[in-house]
Amino acid sequence: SANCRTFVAVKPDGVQRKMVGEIVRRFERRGFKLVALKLVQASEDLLKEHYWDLRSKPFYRELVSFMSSGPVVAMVWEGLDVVKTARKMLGETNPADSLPGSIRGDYCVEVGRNVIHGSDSVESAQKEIHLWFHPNELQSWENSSSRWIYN
Ligand code: IDP
Ligand code: MG
Repeated sequence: SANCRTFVAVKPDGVQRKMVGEIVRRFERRGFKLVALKLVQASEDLLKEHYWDLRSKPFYRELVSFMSSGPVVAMVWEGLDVVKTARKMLGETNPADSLPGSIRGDYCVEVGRNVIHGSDSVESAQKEIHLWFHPNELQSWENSSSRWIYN
């Protein structure tokens, strides 16, 4: 539904490479609604929980360490099927498999520096939004262009 929400984060490499504006621009222009946004230094504890499903992977420790190496821009975006569409906008996990036109396909080359995170399902989006944001950080506002985006 149009009330679908996803969690997106510009990773420390994306922040360092000045990609925050470009990424926000793409989500805004697609027609999604910004519900929350903050620049945060994530703790290792938060990141361990965020990537809990990957805890047995050989790259888990390095991933948690890299993600806590600098600030990330955490966001919540809302709109029709936004979880699925955001994953398409991101591209594949490995930038080498990501098509040009996607964020990873346009701006990066290595899986360990793939500049952006996006929730992979509605269930994980709900978990991640809850993990990264307090309820009072999620803004409720009327998008004045919604009738030009939805019919
Ligand atoms: P996703 O970010 O596309 O959802 P996941 O499989 O959830 O991909 O992995 C989370 C993150 O872990 C990836 O974005 C990437 O930064 C890192 N990662 C995934 N696979 C590898 C790997 O094989 N080597 C190193 N890092 C990886
Ligand atoms: Mg994932």
